[in-house]
Amino acid sequence: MKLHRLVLGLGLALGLAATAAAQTTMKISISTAQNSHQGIAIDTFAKEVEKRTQGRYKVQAFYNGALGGERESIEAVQLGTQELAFSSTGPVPNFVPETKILDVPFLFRDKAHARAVLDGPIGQELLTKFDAKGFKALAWAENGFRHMTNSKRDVKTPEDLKGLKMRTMENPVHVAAYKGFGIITTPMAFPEVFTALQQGTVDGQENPLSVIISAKFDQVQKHLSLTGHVYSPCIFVMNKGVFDKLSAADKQAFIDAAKEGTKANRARVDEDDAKGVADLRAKGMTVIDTLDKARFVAALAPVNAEFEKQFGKANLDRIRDVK
Ligand code: EAX
Repeated sequence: MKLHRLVLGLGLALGLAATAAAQTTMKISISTAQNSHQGIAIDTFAKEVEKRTQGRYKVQAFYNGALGGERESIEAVQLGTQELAFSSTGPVPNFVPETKILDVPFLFRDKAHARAVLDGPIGQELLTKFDAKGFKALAWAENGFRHMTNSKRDVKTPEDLKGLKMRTMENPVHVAAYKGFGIITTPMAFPEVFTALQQGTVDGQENPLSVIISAKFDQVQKHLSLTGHVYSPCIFVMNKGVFDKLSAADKQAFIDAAKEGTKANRARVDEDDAKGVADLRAKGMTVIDTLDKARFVAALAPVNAEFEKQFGKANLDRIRDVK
């Protein structure tokens, strides 16, 4: 009887200890909806962190820019007011300029190419560039290939883009490229985009199908052209100080959890790409999917010559040459 009580007491004490340890909760945020390729990325990450640390760490997920836009969320991670964020590379070059090269238009042949680069030595090298800026970059993920939408006209040739007023990300490479198409660029944080499109502050925007669908841009945009003009990476970032305080095993757990998040994220992007066009047509969008891509590439030749100078042809070729 006594022994039984002792065991019971011990069990209770251990249980309490486990509960106390489980109280470390961290925040992660995205600017898109929970029902999206980004939502599934952070939900999977949260589940995996909890599982892999036996519940000692919990990750609380915030969606729809509830904690601010992507730039604000990265700033918060750098300051440590927020432990984690999942963001596109839109605002990232303002923190880690080395990542700019990934947003060069027509650099990646397809998603397989981009994923191979990000998972290979080039992508892993780039992850380490975040360290000096107060971040631990856990893993690359993605938005996918970006396409143009607008409320004015079908875009079939690069000439059709001239004079369109479009929201762009706060990314200098994007702004330079779209100016090269003759677009009137308006950099803006993502949470403001729907309203700007609805009110006609801008004519259009560009994003992958996964973002267009989850943000319901079909409600405020009529014309979609599958320009696939640039691949849009995403990244899991964590405050470096918070990461450094983790045990070696927990550090690995967070990295592995991010990799699981990436797997789920990419699978969802593939799914959205496979059914997105039919879905958006059913919702009333006109989708131009027979573009002469070479003409769009040619239209950007002067801008790309600038990018070759800025980033170095050898560095761009190193990416292009990844099979
Ligand atoms: O990360 O700002 C953008 O257009 C991004 O693609 C969007 O926030 C999803």
